[in-house]
Amino acid sequence: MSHVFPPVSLIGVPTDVGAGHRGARMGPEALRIAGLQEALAARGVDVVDVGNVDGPRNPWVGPVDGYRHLDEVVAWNRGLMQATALELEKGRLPIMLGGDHCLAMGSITAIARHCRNTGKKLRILWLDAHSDFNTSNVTPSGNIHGMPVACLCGIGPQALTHLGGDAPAISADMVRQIGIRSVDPEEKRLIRENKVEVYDMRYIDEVGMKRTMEAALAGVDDDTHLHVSFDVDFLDPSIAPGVGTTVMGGPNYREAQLVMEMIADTRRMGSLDIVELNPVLDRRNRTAKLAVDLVESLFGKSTLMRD
Ligand code: 6HN
Ligand code: MN
Ligand code: MN
Ligand code: MN
Repeated sequence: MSHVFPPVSLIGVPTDVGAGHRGARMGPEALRIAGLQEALAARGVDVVDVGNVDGPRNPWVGPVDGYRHLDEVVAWNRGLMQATALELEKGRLPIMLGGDHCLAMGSITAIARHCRNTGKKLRILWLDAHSDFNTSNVTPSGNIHGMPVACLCGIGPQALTHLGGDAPAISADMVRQIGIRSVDPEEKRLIRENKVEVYDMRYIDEVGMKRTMEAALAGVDDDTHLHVSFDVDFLDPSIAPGVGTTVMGGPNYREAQLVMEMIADTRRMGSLDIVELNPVLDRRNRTAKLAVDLVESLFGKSTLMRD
């Protein structure tokens, strides 16, 4: 039996100001061209495309005090936070079409506030090759897409930690990181200090994806709002070449499908970021098409004919 999902709003977030390569700003269009809206509509989902959030252009300059393009990142995230809040208030499930991963600060700040207001528990699944827990002191690049989890946990510049007024926006115990295989040395220390629950590739290799997902989803219940922050570099680069920061040894196609199917089975997904897709580096929109395929699974399309 097909499950009725809440109505969905697609929000384009064409930013690459947080990244070290330009091109992720073209991600929203690539996802549209790959047929995301049509694919969800074909699954019976009520889906509207609200268009793009607006923000400053990419000045393409170097880091200042450990941050690259901080003012621009703040501006994009303020806009996205408002757009996300608006859709949540309407009872809709927002899907952020990124855009680099800095945008998760705006989306998740709004989602965390929505959860506080509605008495929901928030669980964040961070699907990524990276932990994105850097600070200005330890970042190797100054790129803010490597910092959103730290900022959301209250570690970072005031303008980003206090996007929603109060800090921290979330606590580290809300986060489960899956697929991790590239963490900078000092970032590793911060991840440990803050006790972020990380299911890295070593864990997945040893335990398998099914038990990894069971562990990451443990405790999710009817009162949980599940947010999925899907960095496309989570996937093995052999199947997902269209990203700026590829790391070998990620989940393969079937493992990725299983992740999405197990999330769908919870019926608790309330919001989704799709980030870091860079069409400039892709081949024939292959990575965008794969992302759409995986989102269909998030909305209950099962290749095992259980839907
Ligand atoms: N992402 N840890 C590296 C850095 O520059 O901080 C890479 C970050 C990648 C961020 O892919 O969202
Ligand atoms: Mn990443
Ligand atoms: Mn990321
Ligand atoms: Mn909700």
